[in-house]
Amino acid sequence: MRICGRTSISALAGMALLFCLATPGFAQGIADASGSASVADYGYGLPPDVSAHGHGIDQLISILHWFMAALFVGWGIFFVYCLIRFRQRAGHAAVAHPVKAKPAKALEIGVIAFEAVLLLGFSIPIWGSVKNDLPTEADDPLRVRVIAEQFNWNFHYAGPDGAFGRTNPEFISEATNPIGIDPGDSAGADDIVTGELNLPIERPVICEISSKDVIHSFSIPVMRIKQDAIPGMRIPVWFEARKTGTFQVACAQLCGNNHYKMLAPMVLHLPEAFADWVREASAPAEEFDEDDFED
Ligand SMILES: [Cu+2]
Repeated sequence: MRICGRTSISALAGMALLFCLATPGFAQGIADASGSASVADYGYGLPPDVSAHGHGIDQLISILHWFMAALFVGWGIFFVYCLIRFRQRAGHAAVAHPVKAKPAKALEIGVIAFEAVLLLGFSIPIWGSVKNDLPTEADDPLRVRVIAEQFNWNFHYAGPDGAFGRTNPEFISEATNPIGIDPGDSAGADDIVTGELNLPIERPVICEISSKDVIHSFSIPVMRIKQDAIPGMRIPVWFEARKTGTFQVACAQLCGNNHYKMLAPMVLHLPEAFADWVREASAPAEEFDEDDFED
């Protein structure tokens, strides 16, 4: 009995901790206080939410955990009731066969109906709206191509001309041209290719995800975004950042022995600072004269 008691207390403490972590306010308080957030604010619960849509996802996680808590307590009480009600005692044999009763059937149907509402009423419509309703040109979205490879993230921006340069695997050079931009295409002259995801806040971003080799998964925990990167496909995901700061992009799919190292920084700028970054990053590299290296 003592072991049983200890196990139950640990289970209850574990459940209580889970509920705290799944409650959005618990994790977000830290990030909200500062106005801008960073990796240092991740804390122990859900990571800070810096996206426009993340609140809805956190709320659904919270609802599901509270629902599971109610089921846990309800089934626990029912379990103890059965142990007492159907036990062997003086004058009564233990009852081992199932007892058929109307309330039990109604309860089972109720749980199925509730889960159907969660799936059909919430999950599928939310998923559908996130995947299908991409921002239109009127929303002025920023498009970034994300090209995964073992074990790096490459981010490709169209540059000030707004046009992506053609790419072709025959031009790939790991050191100087990791995504194979065609040097003969003038649209690619001002393109930016970098290992650091720079984005403006308060503007929709569409990331087009692809991969050079195996299946990876583009994951930004603070943006509540995750999408598989599949060779041969360019899959869009979109979001809007709400806070400045520096965070992490990770790979969420075991993609090889250095998978754990597949991280990239994500820097969220105010719109003006982002425009400055684009200007600087797309400027042609400075040519040096031999004189520059003389003493
Ligand atoms: Cu990966």
